[in-house]
Amino acid sequence: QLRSSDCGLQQRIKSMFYHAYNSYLDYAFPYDELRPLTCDGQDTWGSFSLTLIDALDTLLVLGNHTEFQRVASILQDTVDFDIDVNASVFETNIRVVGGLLSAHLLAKRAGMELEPGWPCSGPLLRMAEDAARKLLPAFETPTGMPYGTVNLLRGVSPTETPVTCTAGVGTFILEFATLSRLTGDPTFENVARRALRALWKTRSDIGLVGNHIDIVSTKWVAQDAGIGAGVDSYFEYLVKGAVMLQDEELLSMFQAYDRAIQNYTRFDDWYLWVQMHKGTVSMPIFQSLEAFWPGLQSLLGNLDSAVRTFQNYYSVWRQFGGLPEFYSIPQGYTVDKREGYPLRPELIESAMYLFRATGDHTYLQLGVDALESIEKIAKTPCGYASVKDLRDHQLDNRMESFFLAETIKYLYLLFDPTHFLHGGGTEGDGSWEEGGEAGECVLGAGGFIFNTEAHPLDPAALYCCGRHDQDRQELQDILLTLSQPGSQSKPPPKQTEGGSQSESIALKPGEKKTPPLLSCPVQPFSARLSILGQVFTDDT
Ligand code: DMJ
Repeated sequence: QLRSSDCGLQQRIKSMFYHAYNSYLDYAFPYDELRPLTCDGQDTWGSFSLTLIDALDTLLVLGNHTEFQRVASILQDTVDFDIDVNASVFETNIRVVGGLLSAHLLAKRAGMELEPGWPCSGPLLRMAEDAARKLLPAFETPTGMPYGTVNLLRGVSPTETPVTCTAGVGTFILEFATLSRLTGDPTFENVARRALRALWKTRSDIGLVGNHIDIVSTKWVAQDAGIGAGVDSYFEYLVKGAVMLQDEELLSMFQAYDRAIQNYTRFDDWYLWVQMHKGTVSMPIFQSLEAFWPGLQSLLGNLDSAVRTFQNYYSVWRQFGGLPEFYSIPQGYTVDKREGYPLRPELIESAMYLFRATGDHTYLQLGVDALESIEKIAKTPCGYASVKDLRDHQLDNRMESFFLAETIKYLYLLFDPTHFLHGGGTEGDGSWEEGGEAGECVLGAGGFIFNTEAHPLDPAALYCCGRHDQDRQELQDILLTLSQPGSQSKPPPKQTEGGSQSESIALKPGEKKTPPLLSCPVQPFSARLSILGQVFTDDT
């Protein structure tokens, strides 16, 4: 009989993490990734010790505060984003910006020394902002939709292709709104929203988006519509953005897409790929990346269909002991050249959400299966290797950073049902911050939202720093009114495109910001935002 809080399993998952993590430190740091067959390292998505940034908050999740503190300070000392490197705008955002933001927000729990003004300022937040600023040139396009690649030192190359995938346009709002609301600089949230609105306008008459778009001409270059590779996290960010920011525009965009997706792509609780203008099936395949969908559906309260879809995907896992990248639904088998399993998290992620929502032990069983499979197939003397072919268990010389950031984190959280990241302090786990009554921030009160790389973000912190910024705006308005004797007119407030952010009153161009002293009003967050199970419990 499986138990959800099985200490033996938690221990085995921790051992898995440390075998991978120590191997990275021993053989690969400061490169981005470990090569687990040759026991050395390589730069992949940039040159910023990516695995260490991506794994940082997992250390805290597993309760290792001292190592979290040590690594946080190593990263501050060693990582430099002022480098002549072409980086993926999408990957840098979800792994680097997301990882640093999450570590910044968890720094207090990890016992780090905090500077005055935290969580609205801090060294890890400044690093995240620094990395994100390097991505901003990619958004300077006629449509506002970003290029896929940017050179961190020189900006976008004049020869850069304008063709990028849908997820590469629509996967910024969580990190960029967090940055804007914590720092008070609306630029990030504004560019993310502009890209989302531009993308929304390009949907077909039947309400679908394709896979690759020319961000200058807005022409769809690949017209396959589905929920997997190239698109997946766009839908994820509409839902999670709606939850985190209480944003009805994002929710209604998702709901419109969801109707079209259910209508045209769903068959027997599988999701196929269809032509975005006609709705005719173009590829009857299931992709491993699509396995996040049942978890996302459970966030919206659509449990029945989420459970059935999960069962379909789990049957594929059982057939191969992992999820092949592509699986042909009519043939019931893998697809040529897509037989690998690079230790992805998505099915485990969905299992975590569905176990929280249903308590059904099927989801724990998937966790045990995943643990056993990965140990048996992918473990090497110096790490865990991507599986090149699930049919014969050949391995690839690669351990992606998401194995530490996501796969192991979700696996651990599946077997730790009282973990603070499960939300809200409602289970008496001591995760509430003191001081709400006294008018201070109540962090962790609204649950956590995981970005698409499993980096938890705290919506309460956004609200708290946002309020702080609003207070400064009100003060600015009063000061300006007072400085204009006789003038009765109130200066118009500066606003973001979608919200109430403002520029700092004291800043002149080029001036450095000093950490603000924080005194937030009690934030009225309720468990309405709980990320687990049904999200919108009132009539929204
Ligand atoms: C991760 O980097 C993210 O989850 C992304 O959204 C999709 N690909 C990998 C994991 O499979």
